[in-house]
Amino acid sequence: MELFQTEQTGYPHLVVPGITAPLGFLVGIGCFDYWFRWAAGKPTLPEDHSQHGAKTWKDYFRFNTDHKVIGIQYIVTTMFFFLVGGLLAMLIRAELAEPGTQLVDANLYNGLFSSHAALMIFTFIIPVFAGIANYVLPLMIGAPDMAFPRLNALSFWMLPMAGLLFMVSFIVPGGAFDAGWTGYAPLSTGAPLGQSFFNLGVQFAGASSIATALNFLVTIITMRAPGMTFWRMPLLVWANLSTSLLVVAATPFIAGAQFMVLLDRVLGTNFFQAALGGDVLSYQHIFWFYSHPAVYIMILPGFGIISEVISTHARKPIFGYRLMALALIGIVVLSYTVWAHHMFVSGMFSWLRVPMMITTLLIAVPTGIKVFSWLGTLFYGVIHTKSTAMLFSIGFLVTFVIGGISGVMLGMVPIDIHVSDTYFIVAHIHFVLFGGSVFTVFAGLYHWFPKMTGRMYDERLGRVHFYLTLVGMLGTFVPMHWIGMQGMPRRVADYAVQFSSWNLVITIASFLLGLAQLVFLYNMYVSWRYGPKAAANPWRAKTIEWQVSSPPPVFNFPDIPRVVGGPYEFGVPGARHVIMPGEEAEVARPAPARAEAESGGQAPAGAQ
Ligand code: HEM
Ligand SMILES: [Cu+2]
Repeated sequence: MELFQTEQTGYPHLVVPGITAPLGFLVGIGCFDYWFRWAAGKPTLPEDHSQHGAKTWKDYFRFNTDHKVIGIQYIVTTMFFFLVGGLLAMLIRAELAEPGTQLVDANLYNGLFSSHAALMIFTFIIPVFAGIANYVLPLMIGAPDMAFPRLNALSFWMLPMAGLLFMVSFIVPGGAFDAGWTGYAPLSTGAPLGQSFFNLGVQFAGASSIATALNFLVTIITMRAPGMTFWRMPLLVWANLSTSLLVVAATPFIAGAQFMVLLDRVLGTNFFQAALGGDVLSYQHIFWFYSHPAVYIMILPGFGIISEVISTHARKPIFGYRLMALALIGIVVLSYTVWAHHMFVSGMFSWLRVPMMITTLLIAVPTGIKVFSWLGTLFYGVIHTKSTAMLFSIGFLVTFVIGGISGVMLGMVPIDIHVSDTYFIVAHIHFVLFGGSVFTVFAGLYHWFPKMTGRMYDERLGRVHFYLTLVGMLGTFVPMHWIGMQGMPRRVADYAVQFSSWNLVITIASFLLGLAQLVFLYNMYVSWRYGPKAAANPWRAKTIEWQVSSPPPVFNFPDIPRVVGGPYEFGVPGARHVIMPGEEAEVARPAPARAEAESGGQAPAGAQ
């Protein structure tokens, strides 16, 4: 016990407040008011809808049960953590501009890359999608709100708690957690106090994800407008259905793994301490059983966004709509069967590598189906290179495919052994996370900005943002493949002089990438305040959220809409997706083309 249990790992007088302070905050801001009153047997307040809508910016700092307000709260909060994570990345790159030690010592460097990754993953990329879907999804399926509005608000408020715990770890004794975002045991079981803040932060972020996923599942399954069969759901809805299935089944595993590490650290249990009979490798198995599915949690909602954006802006029906939905489900199922491809060099049973390699390569099939479908949708479509949302979608197609190819390479055991723990891995994750997920986030934010704010953004600044981001992204992450192949190790504060010229190039490009994001922030802020007023449906989209005003009324619809066809029937004469309340009379006339459109989600081939 003495071996591992230093005073630094324990600190119960700091770990206990680390748990109770965030919970106290959640109680204080009113997350549990309704439930407490109910439990105490007092009359529960009938919903007076005072918690719906936001009249001033101050309402965004209050407990609010309106899915649209919560969506904005989520997006702004996650963007804040994106900024903090990005600043940490700039520090990392400044240190790596030259070999040797410039700005930070090795210990602080470890804290920097660990918290950069943890903030980006747990408090930016996973929850930003929950924010976008929170806003858009209930509107899209014709629902007045999410199924459990109070749970929804609680989900949101847990998120800043997670980010604060990560950030506060920098000022606790021993410094920030430094065992990477993966927190492998026994490195993490013996690490200083900051590691406990990581363990706890992940619990809050994880609980938030799980509650949101349950909310999406119940909302999608029970609250679709009449006529919206599963095969008439927009692909964003399918994508969030699939993501939620992943979250509810996988996220409890990382919660479990972090609790076990915390117990080892604070209470002296021995799940992972080999010297005391614990099983070291089991941490990695439990962790990756969550974290491989988690990479799809970080990209499937983006797949949904890309489908909406490409189809609407190219004015083409989605090519192979049903297969697109089925491919999502295929990815969900397969993603549970590949976790040990992260452990090829861990010393696990060597026979386990082969089945894991095969299942990993199989995932390329449903993913490839999606990529070809987007290309098929663009084929003969209108490609607006002036539209920022479209530009980010096309950029996504290119960079995500490159990241996918390096992923297939890493799936092969011999290549993985060669480049394990090198910058090739850093290149791969940033091609899929930045070139993949972050590009879809930008595509989605530009696409729905008019809906969410009621204003138009500046398309010219949007294009500047896109091109600078693309150039900065390629300049930062392409050379990492090369120095990785040559053996530059990842997660190390210093490197051999032979890598110095590429590292300088990477650092310069990364600062360009960072600056480009300021253009985005400026555009969003100024357009939100002063932009020209947006029409209800500036992109002439078919899905329901565009059939209401921008921004939508507090309760979304005066009456529930009626869905009569697929969501993407661009150019199909007379085809309709939805009949909005009050429109009945106009549509009652029999229209010959409608019968055809109603027979299924597919448009006739070649329709324009
Ligand atoms: C603003 C641009 C970004 C730059 C310049 C950047 C730079 C870096 C660098 C240099 C490392 C490697 C540190 C090392 O191994 O010593 C790293 C690690 C990492 N980054 Fe980023 N990053 C950026 C954005 C992002 C985003 C948007 C995400 C996710 C959404 C992300 C996720 C990660 C992860 C998961 C790691 C951990 C790799 C590991 O644990 O070895 N990064 N980043
Ligand atoms: Cu994986």
